[in-house]
Amino acid sequence: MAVERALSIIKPDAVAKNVIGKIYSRFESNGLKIVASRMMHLSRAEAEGFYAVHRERPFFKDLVDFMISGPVMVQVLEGEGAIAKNRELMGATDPKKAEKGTIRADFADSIDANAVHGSDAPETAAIEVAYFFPAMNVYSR
Ligand code: RTP
Ligand code: MG
Repeated sequence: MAVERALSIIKPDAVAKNVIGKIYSRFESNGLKIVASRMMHLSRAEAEGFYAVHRERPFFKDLVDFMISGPVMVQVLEGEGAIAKNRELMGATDPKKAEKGTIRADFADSIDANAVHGSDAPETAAIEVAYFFPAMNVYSR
């Protein structure tokens, strides 16, 4: 399987719960390397730009409102099959449907406050990584 990069965001609910380290530990213990990271408090324009693919969806405004409600931790995860591996660690979008032991099952409260974002395909991952990190700030190793 190819080495990939995935964009990951620890959302405001999980940052507020003080579980950044616990979530990072899951990435690291499952073979994902953190090769870039930054804490940000997104502006409305930044959040809307990031979620532009969802612009027409009914939940778009709630999603943006939530994503700007507090600081987020943004990181690039690198490893074999990193995109699928991260999605597996995250669990289903709705934490009530997420498998036991996944990040969302353990740390998320609702489909809106669902702890993490993860890229869903190589094409979107490349766009999302570039959205937050210039290539010179990604430390592949
Ligand atoms: P994410 O993009 O955050 O990693 O989550 P995802 O792929 O599992 O879900 P996606 O379909 O991309 O939706 C993005 C985020 O929008 C919120 N959402 N709310 N109320 C709803 O029906 C609904 N559907 C999606 C979730 O917070 C989801 O993470
Ligand atoms: Mg998504």
